[in-house]
Amino acid sequence: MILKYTLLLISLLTTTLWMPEVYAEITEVQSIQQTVTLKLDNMTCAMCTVTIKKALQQVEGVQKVIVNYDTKTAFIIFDDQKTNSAVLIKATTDAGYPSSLITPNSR
Ligand SMILES: [Cu+2]
Repeated sequence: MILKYTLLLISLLTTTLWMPEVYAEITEVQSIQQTVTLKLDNMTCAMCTVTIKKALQQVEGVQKVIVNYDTKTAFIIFDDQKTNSAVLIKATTDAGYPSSLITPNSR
């Protein structure tokens, strides 16, 4: 019986602990998201995509990065309250890959 109650208590606690995180995630989704596609220079091999992706992910506010080696582009989803395309361009440039804006906004 004690074990049963302990398990129940643990599951209740876990649920409670998880709740704020769920709400935080919802808040993040609701915050203003912006997408941008950057054209990248200096991409010479597949490893470059990893370097660029890492550089962009380190920028605060960046939520998703997809680097395409074939098209030499990076698609980025970010919180426009925290960052902007100029900061993203600087991040790739600092990593050795100067970039330029292809699309300022998603469709
Ligand atoms: Cu490379």
